[in-house]
Amino acid sequence: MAEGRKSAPEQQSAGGWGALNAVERHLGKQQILLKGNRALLSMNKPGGFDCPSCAWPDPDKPHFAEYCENGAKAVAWEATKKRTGPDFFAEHTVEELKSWTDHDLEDHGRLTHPMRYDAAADKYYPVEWETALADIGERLRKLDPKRVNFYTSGRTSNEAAFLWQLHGRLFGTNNFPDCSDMCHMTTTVALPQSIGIGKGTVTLEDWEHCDALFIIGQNPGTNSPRMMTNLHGMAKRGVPIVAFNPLKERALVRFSDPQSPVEMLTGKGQKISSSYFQLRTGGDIMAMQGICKAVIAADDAAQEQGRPRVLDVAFLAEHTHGFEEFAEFVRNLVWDEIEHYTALSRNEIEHAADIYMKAERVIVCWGMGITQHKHGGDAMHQILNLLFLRGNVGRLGAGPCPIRGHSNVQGDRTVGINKTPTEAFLSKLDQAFGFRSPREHGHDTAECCEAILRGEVDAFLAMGGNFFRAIPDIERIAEKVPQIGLTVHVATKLNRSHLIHGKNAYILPALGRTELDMQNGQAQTITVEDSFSMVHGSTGMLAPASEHCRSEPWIIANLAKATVADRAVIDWDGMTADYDRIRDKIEEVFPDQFTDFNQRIGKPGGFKLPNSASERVWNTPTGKANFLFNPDIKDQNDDNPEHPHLQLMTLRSHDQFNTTIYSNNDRYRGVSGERMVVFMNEQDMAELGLSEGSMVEFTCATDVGTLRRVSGFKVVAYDVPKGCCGAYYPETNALLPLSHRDEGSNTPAAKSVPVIITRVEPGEPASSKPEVPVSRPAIPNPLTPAV
Ligand SMILES: Nc1nc2c(c(=O)[nH]1)N[C@H]1C(S)=C(S)[C@@H](COP(=O)(O)OP(=O)(O)OC[C@H]3O[C@@H](n4cnc5c(=O)[nH]c(N)nc54)[C@H](O)[C@@H]3O)O[C@H]1N2
Ligand SMILES: Nc1nc2c(c(=O)[nH]1)N[C@H]1C(S)=C(S)[C@@H](COP(=O)(O)OP(=O)(O)OC[C@H]3O[C@@H](n4cnc5c(=O)[nH]c(N)nc54)[C@H](O)[C@@H]3O)O[C@H]1N2
Ligand SMILES: [Mo]
Repeated sequence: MAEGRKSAPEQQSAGGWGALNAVERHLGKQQILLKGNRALLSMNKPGGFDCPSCAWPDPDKPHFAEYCENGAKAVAWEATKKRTGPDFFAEHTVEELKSWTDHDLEDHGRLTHPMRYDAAADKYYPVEWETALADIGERLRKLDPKRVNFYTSGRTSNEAAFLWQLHGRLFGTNNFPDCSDMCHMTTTVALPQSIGIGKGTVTLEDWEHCDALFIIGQNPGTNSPRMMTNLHGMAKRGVPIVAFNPLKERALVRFSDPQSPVEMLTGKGQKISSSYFQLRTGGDIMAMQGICKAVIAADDAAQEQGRPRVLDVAFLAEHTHGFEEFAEFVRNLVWDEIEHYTALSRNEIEHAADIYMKAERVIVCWGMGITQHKHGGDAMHQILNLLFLRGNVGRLGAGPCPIRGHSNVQGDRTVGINKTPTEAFLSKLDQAFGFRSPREHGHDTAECCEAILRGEVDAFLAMGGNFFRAIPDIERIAEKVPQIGLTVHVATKLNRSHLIHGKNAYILPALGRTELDMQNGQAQTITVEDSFSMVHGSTGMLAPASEHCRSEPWIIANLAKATVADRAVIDWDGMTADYDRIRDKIEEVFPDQFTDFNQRIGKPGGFKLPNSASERVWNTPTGKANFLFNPDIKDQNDDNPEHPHLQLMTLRSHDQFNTTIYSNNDRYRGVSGERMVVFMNEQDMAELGLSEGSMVEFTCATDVGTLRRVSGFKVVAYDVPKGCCGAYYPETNALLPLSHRDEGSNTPAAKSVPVIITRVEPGEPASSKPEVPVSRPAIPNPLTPAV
């Protein structure tokens, strides 16, 4: 039941006993209390395994218990005693399983056997590894490589990802759709335009020295909870923390550190954000430009009055390009317009600017609230412009800090999962393995989906993830998947993508990160790269879920032997027998980044990959850090607040990891036992004639030629700016048009889907509604035709 709160209960802190209780409950539910607790203590420590949940870095001196509530849920989910074996598949047809929830599919337990789809019975049956791989290999060999796609999800290790791209390129394609195409691809594309590298510049050491932190469009309490330890410490030191978020996320308001006896006893917790700006979704471009305007105005005044300059003039002169044009542009911005687009007051924005100017060293973090918009890249450029003004890049305690999602999503890209590889990389790869890689660019996730829609995909292979649940426009795309000749999913748990299958289909069971990976009598270590570009080893310790599970490197190497063994002399068996040999090859291909790779993987906290911008070397066409802006783009979503539709943010609950739903609760937002809810502003509710608990449906208000509608959502009054609303992903993914995406990177604009919300009376069939109902009357909406 949703409590229907109008605002986050601010007195109540996040973390604390709620978090500790949740850990024990989730371990208990997976029947692994003892084993789970033991595993948790070796997580994120040298010699132990890396948390399979988020990409927050490990400190070099870890706590006794260096894990968080959501890391514990991820471990419990993987280490569960429950199993989904051949007997399960014998009992259920695929058609029947389609009616199961995402939670129930995965909660049934770990996959134990390689399984092959049988169309006559509409069931999956067990198959020997050798038979499965031989059949997949034979089928692939008959196909045009351009019509085959190799997907990667970010839990994949560097070693597996490196072999995956090697196999794909040897096969003949650069079609590497990746989960980050739906995530931080905006960062990977837009950041280099500003600073010449697609990764953040800061490390944990910078966090210790920073004296103001901005957190924009990111919800660390749920999605990178170990970051809360750092935020908590900063708040206690009196470092201002400034949040920009349409929702008052509870952990950003107040948090109890489970390691602090006093906070645990009093339950009061620590105030985290010193200022919390609840802007409109998509208002970040103007919010950042507004702050820049105030900073530049303060500098203009200082110059006039002969006071010390506010801007870092030396940095601007030596290191940047385009400052004068940008300064002139923001000087001319009108406050009314800034207020209109942000839903913040001039006062609030000037206050944020004050905090920025008073701080010597500023870090700005961002997440999906920035990247998942049509103009996400433009918003990111404004964040960088703000940092440049006072030289907050490339020095201690300061810098841009994108917080990545999956635990190794950044690493997968580093080792070659890339649809547009550079010539330098390809020639190194070719040299190291003695073949010629394809030069033609391949597909990212959006392009792969478009190719599926056009009927131009003959095989789709996924190294982890839940592609057909995570993508936009899932209903339209799922309709076309049965025409694909072959679908193969390497996975730990059953998910919806395995049910939306091609004519021939396989599910191959992989070892998880927590599990002991024995090859040739030796326990193997894999490596991952965190959000701060630190690379470190991870060694599983738990007994494998089944004797038939195989490690991802083993699966890829054996698939390669069945598919492309004759195309180059590659020691696939040798690399599988000892992952040091895979790392030697990674070092050979990337000598500057992975120098002495095998010697350095055990270093506590990991070793740092080189980062040019952190040295103030700008690998941009101008050779400088670039001030970038587009005077015509005022909103991340090309929107005007006066449009009658609402902007829907698709969100994560506290009890999910992407499409993995641990439970139907969202403790911090006061929702329990259900996910089909929409968080709405009370004034919007009143205008639409809705009240707490009303049942509604959403219709997408853009690309109106195609009807996209989802039903069965219950209204929850919530403290969210007028014109914005929120609902959970992936339940809303059918609403999101594939074409509604960031222009530079193709990242789906999942944080502002224009929607019309309509009440559905009990018993009324959803389809009886007019094609595109208008929700808020009277104001003309260019996106919807008149009805
Ligand atoms: N437990 C758990 N951990 C996870 C994940 C998970 O699902 N569960 N997912 C992992 C992955 S892959 C990723 S990418 C990360 C995601 O982590 P986050 O980046 O935190 O992603 P979200 O929760 O989708 O959205 C972030 C925030 O953006 C805000 N927001 C929405 N629209 C706007 C806007 O226009 N402007 C601003 N300023 N804010 C906005 C939302 O209110 C929300 O608080 O977490 C990773 N870690
Ligand atoms: N509307 C909307 N859509 C979104 C988002 C959003 O905010 N809103 N977020 C987007 C983002 S940021 C991301 S990153 C994507 C996520 O997209 P994906 O990465 O494709 O999806 P996940 O849900 O993380 O994948 C879960 C599955 O991974 C498998 N798995 C787990 N561990 C392992 C392992 O160790 N090995 C293997 N082989 N398989 C494993 C399990 O079978 C599990 O079912 O979704 C995107 N989609
Ligand atoms: Mo992500």
